[in-house]
Formats: sequence, C-alpha cells, structure tokens
Amino acid sequence: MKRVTMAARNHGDAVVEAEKSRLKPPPMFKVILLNDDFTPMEFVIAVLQTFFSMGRERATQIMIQVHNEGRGVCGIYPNDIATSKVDQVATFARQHQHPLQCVMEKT
Ligand code: TYC
Repeated sequence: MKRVTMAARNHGDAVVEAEKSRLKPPPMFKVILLNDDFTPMEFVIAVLQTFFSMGRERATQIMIQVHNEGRGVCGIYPNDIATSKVDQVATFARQHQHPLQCVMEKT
C-alpha cells in the first residue's frame, strides 16, 4: 500500500510531515452482561464499579438496563482486554456462587 503523508503541521519553528499510520485499528469487542434471576443487584453494581471503572450512578443505570432488557454493554475493548474482563467477571461471580454471565461480541 502506498505511503500517504498528511498535511504539514507547524510545531513552533520546525515544520514536520506527519505520516499517516499504515496500521489497521485492532478489532474491537463489546463486553456484555446478561441478566439472570438470582445474582443480587448490589453484586452487579460492584462488578461494574470494580472491573469496568464505573461510578455508582453509571453502574446502577447499566445494572437496571440489564435487569429490564436482558443484556447490556459494559464497555468496548481490544480482544485481549475484553477476554480479561470476561474472565475476571466469571472468576468473581464463581467465587461468590452467583450465576452472573458475561460474554464478548465482535463490534
Ligand atoms: N435480575 C437480577 C435480580 O433481580 C439482577 C441482575 C441484574 C442480575 C443484572 C444480573 O446482569 C445482571 N436480582
């Protein structure tokens, strides 16, 4: 593929040619929480705060959405990060004997 340079930009005195990246952005994956009838709401809020860096308000909104609609997106990440989040949630849920399920889906 032909190299393409972007418009010249002025950095103080120096004029530099920024080169357009020839790397494709990585495939991204939605991490999705699934509803069930048994996992306590407070546990789901704790999961969203702990593993998805949400504040209590946002975590509560997402938990309610999952409770009402059956599923909800917790975040969108590259493959390795998404896989790690799914594993962390599964491990944490198992430790507490809750049936909470978390899956990933290519965007
Ligand atoms: N439905 C659960 C309850 O009523 C709460 C819940 C919300 C469970 C979200 C899982 O991903 C979930 N206790």
